[in-house]
Amino acid sequence: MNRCGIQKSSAACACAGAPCPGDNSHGQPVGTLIDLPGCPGFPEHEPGKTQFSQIAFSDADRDTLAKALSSSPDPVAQFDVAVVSARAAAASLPPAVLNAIRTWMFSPGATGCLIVRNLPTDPTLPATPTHGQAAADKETFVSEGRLLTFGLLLGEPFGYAAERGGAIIHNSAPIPGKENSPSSSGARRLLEAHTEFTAGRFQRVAPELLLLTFLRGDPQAATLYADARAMYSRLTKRERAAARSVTFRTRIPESFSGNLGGGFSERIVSKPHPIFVGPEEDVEIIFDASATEAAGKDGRRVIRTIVDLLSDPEVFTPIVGGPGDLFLLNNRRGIHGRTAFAPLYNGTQRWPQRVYIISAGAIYDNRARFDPIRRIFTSIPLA
Ligand SMILES: O=C(O)CCC(=O)C(=O)O
Ligand SMILES: [Fe+2]
Repeated sequence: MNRCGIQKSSAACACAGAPCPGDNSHGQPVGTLIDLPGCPGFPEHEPGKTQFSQIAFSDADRDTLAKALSSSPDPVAQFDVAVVSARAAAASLPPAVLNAIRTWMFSPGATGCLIVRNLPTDPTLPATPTHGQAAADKETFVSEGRLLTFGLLLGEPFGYAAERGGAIIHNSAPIPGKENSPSSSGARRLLEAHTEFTAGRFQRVAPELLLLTFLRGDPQAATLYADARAMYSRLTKRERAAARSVTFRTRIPESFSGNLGGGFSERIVSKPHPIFVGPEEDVEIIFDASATEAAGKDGRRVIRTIVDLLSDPEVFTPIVGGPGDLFLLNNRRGIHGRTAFAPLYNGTQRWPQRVYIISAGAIYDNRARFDPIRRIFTSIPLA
């Protein structure tokens, strides 16, 4: 490791000698870790590999933020009040962290996933809910506060009328009976690599960022993330051209299609979209390994190649989240999934909370289908 905390990497660090905060002892091997805010310039992306950035809060900075989040209101009951409170809490983040997060989001060469460790946690927790909704007996809202505080730095929290009843904060612990569901409610099956809400991404009604925070973790259950640039750099010229053609369609996720009337249908698909889009050197991805379909032979071949690439942990890399951790996943720069694990249903099982973030510009472009009071898309542009 060098002074900027780059681990397992031969990449040169762009940091000109600024001291690196925190230490890198937490957590498990996750490929290359680049410390923020010590390393604001971002090293060259190592070709073919997914890299991560991390911010490790010192205990003193965590305790300062804990004070600000200790009175966070219930976002289900009073979302607007919770937003105001989270914006106020952001003022107690260290200025270097505030700047590093915004630099991370907008730097052309930045990583697609930022891991923040050692954030304040709720003093007590109820049993992990198994119904996919907010826990009615949760007494404090520190975890929701940390999601909103970080999310609001980068855009607008939002939801969909067709998903989770329009909830903005999602509780996604496994649900009994849905063990094999290809969604965040399932557990026993690998949750395959996907852009969050792939079917709406090309029309810009998909999150640009999703934030996951953990109230309880499970060492067996790792979030997986694959960087678009790592995948793209491993494709041939012909595969790249095929993957850029606007000829792919993606089936709508089960969690949405069940709510679109008439139940789940394999026939509800997106408008045509490319898999890779944007500048060659800073490419973005729109893909769901279990739901994206190709029209022709070249397209089918490139889907198989991408799926094969995902079996390499240097491309599709596991990261385990525990209490007080927050993952910021860029939904344009990479795709994510989750390993299979055994659900416990005993109150102590893994408990992630999630919020979707989108830019104000994307909402404005889609304002005809957006309810600004409930902060939800009321419909989805489909084929
Ligand atoms: O549970 C996880 O680690 C990620 C699951 C997922 O795909 C999501 O929450 O969008
Ligand atoms: Fe997801």
